Amino acid sequence: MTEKLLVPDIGDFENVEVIEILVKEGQEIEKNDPVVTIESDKSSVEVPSIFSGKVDSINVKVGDKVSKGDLLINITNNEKISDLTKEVPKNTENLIKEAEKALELEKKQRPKLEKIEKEKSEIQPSKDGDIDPLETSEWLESLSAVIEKDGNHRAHYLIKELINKAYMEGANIPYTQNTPYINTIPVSEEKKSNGDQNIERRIRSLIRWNAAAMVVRANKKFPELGGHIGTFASAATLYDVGMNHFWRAKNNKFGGDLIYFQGHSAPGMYARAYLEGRLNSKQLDSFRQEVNPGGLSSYPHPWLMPNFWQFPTVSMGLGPMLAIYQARYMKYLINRGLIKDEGRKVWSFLGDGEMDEPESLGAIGLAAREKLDNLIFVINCNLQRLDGPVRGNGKIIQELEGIFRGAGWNVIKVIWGSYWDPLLANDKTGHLVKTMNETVDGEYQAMKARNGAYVREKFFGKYKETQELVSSLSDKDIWRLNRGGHDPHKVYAAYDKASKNIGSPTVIIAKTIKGYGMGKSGESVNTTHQTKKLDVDDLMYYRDRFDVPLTDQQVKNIEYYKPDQNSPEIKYIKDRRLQLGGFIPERTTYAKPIKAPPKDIFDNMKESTGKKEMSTTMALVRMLTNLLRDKNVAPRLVPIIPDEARTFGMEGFFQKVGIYAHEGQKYEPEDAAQLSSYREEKSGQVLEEGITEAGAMSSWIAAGTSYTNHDIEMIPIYLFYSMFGFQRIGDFAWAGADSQSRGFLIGATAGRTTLAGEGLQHQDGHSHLMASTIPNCVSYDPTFHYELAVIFREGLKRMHEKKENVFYYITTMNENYPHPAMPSDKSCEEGILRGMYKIKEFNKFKKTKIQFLGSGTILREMIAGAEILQKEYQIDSEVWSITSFNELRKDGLEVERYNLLNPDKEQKKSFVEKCLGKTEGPVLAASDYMRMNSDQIRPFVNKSFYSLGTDGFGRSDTRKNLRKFFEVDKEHVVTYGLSVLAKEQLIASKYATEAVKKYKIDPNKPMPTKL
Ligand SMILES: Cc1ncc(C[n+]2csc(CCOP(=O)(O)OP(=O)(O)O)c2C)c(N)n1
Ligand SMILES: [Mg+2]
Repeated sequence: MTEKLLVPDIGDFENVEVIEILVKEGQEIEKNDPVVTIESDKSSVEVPSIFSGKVDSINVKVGDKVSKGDLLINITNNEKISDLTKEVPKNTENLIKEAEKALELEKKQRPKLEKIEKEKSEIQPSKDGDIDPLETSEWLESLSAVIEKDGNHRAHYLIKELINKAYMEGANIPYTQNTPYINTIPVSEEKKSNGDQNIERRIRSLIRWNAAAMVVRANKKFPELGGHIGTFASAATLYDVGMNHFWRAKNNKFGGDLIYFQGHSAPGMYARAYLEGRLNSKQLDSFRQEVNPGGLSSYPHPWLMPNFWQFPTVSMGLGPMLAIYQARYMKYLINRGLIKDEGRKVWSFLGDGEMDEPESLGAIGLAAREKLDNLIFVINCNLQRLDGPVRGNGKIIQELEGIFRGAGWNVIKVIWGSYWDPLLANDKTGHLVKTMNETVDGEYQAMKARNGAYVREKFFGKYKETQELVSSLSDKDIWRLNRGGHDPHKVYAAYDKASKNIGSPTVIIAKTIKGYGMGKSGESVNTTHQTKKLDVDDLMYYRDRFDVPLTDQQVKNIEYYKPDQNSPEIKYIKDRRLQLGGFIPERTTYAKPIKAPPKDIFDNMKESTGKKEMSTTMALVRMLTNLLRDKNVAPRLVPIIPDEARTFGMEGFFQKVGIYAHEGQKYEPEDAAQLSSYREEKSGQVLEEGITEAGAMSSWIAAGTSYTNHDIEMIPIYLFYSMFGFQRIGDFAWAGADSQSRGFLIGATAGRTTLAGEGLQHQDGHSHLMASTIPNCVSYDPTFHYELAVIFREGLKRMHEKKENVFYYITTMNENYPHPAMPSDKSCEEGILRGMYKIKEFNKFKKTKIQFLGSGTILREMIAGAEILQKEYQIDSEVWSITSFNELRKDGLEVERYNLLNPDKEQKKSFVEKCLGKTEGPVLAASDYMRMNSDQIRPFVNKSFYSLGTDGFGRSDTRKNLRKFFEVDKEHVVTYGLSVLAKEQLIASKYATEAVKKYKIDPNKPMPTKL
């Protein structure tokens, strides 16, 4: 039977244009196949068929204007009519499926109420503020009995019920996210490691020694090199337990766990790699001397050690966010069916001081919301940062516990080492825990800078009960009472538990000592962080402290220590890594390239749009819609948007490819009936990040490095308000570059005067300059749709087919104007890519000539200005479209350098010179960015050079007024053009003076930078 496919509800739009017909008469189509593309002045959307069958007739043609209910095609339906009113709506269907799945999962994950075998222990009441200790004691006894008989879960349930009851009765229950200052995992529940503890300690000691030695040696040679010993000294056990027992490397059977190492602990990773035989002593000796090949980078930098480091972390706060979004992206790839779910984990090592960075905590809510149980944070709480204590008057561990618990994380505190276990077990009065709770970090730090006698006096001496607890211990015994982060048993138990946690991310908060083992020279003292030199006595102490088998002379020589290949230590360390699949860190890639789409996919962008006006942002969205039809490219595109899809006209993507949501869509969206309805789906493709540019950028980096972290090449395209790009997240962009991310950053609604109304905080006149600071960022400021197409295709080819380690920054604008056809000149394409080509020549009078160089929207002002000069002043000109001042400068610099270094060789010409060398007249260049943008090519132009630009604060107004204000409109182009020609004595100055009057330009107006 014949069905009519009508224009569906397209939201607020009427009379939208049909821009593409995607089917032919007689063609068999499937339900959901796109039939036509319609386009409003803001966005274009494909209309999918709601039937499958044969297209009988097509009722519209390109250029027609349609509204809701208009007939698009007739179709002979070859199956039962899919009556939308009878069918369960797709969203509802998803909803039911998701709910069923969630129920099932919950059932599986529900913890078994096992009876936990443990020694009978009774909780003791604390007497402070207790008006009836006897009653308290009875309650606690009852609770102890419940724990013993029915286990912790039952106890927890009862407590929850009691709290609820009290709340209902009106009791004001103070909120606390904190638990006592003791380990989260009770001794009875600690999973024991099956490793050989003695040999592991010996290995760890050697790693400690070699890590310190490499820093000391480097600084002995060149004191300016710097380096850190204290950070790794405090974290060695945390890393070693992971390396020996938990972190699985990438190999041909498994994708590998991803570890973000804390930047300042890099020497420890090198020292381990040395024992593993991956680095030699010569390389250790070139720590922080990277200029010659083979040097070891100061911190983790994939750019500098591309086969070793995976993640740049040393700029504090980036690591935690990058790790969260990496874990989220891993789930995205799994849910989209692009990689297998192998239970891989993302571990991120952080400093307690680092947690002060707003970015560090900035995305922890997302991690919990998205149930990232593949994510484990390890926060090394050595209580110190660079200058002093992290929280002298408080307790960083408790503070972090509260924050993470509040956000919904699984929190595991590893505070006390095993030597404390018997003391805690004997703490019948609760005074030990009370003292632990009351002592602040400043005191904890000071204690570890002193000795056992001091600890006895200051800590245990506080109450007689605690004094008694340690009365039989010597000062030495007290000094030996270790912190959790230095106890491999406690760390192992925490890692084991974290690895098995389901349904939430885990944070392990471990207490350690900064500069552990460094003695007087650097253990727990405020200057630890910067200690990089150890004198002979310090070194002797360090050797003895960790029983490193070196003679005094060897210590004096600061020799590295590496046992024989066949020693048990080396065999053990290698065997452990063998068991865990290989070495870590290691950076490899086995991703297959993506074949760039055929050129004709962009053909429609090379034709004139006629009178039709369009912005480059819209042209880009059109192009992406086309790319989503290319079978190679489509699945690999990762569109990333920080809550601006509608600004850029991308809402059509919601239906077409869906928004990624790990739980699918549990609700029927308000706009369900509309074509661009807000569709969330588990396998959705769009990463709709909400308002977090830093988060969106972290996603972009995760996707842009898929080729190494997941061995699958992906094409991230992150579209943002250009002002909220580099300026906002510059440090992430730098990290993305260091990581060798490949993908597109699109600075949409760009330009100081092109984004008219939004004003000072929105108008970008410098993002290209910021982009130019990143060496592997290739940036363009195109004006016309064909330029965009050529640039984008080349980007796909260079990055994703040829695997070049660059990324693209392209600005697109929201000003609508007609786009001409691509010039047929063969060199045009090369010019677009290299940065400039001649777009127009006015050559009628052959007397006086000027060269106009215009970029982005201001190119159009220059063309208009050139027309006026020709018509009204009989002045000829050549107009050049500058697609990238940045790329031209790079080329110019390289050529200039070559020429200077090779004075005897044939001198090369920069691309700028090749284009402008033989032309007549001075140069006037302009863009919608600061003058500095166009000034970049000044040294390579052997002519008089003048520039216009938008230096100064933006402000709200119309484009016309803004361009007048910043002096980049066609009138100023004409006036300045005449003035430049007068200055060059090519015309009389009166013409310029007249133009100033004619265009009502106030020559006494202050520079826009001063307004
Ligand atoms: C963004 C940023 N700001 C400042 C620094 C300089 N810096 C390096 S280490 C450090 C102290 C780190 O303390 P913490 O995070 O506690 O690490 P740890 O104690 O383990 O060394 C500082 C301020 C940096 N690396 N990155
Ligand atoms: Mg610290």
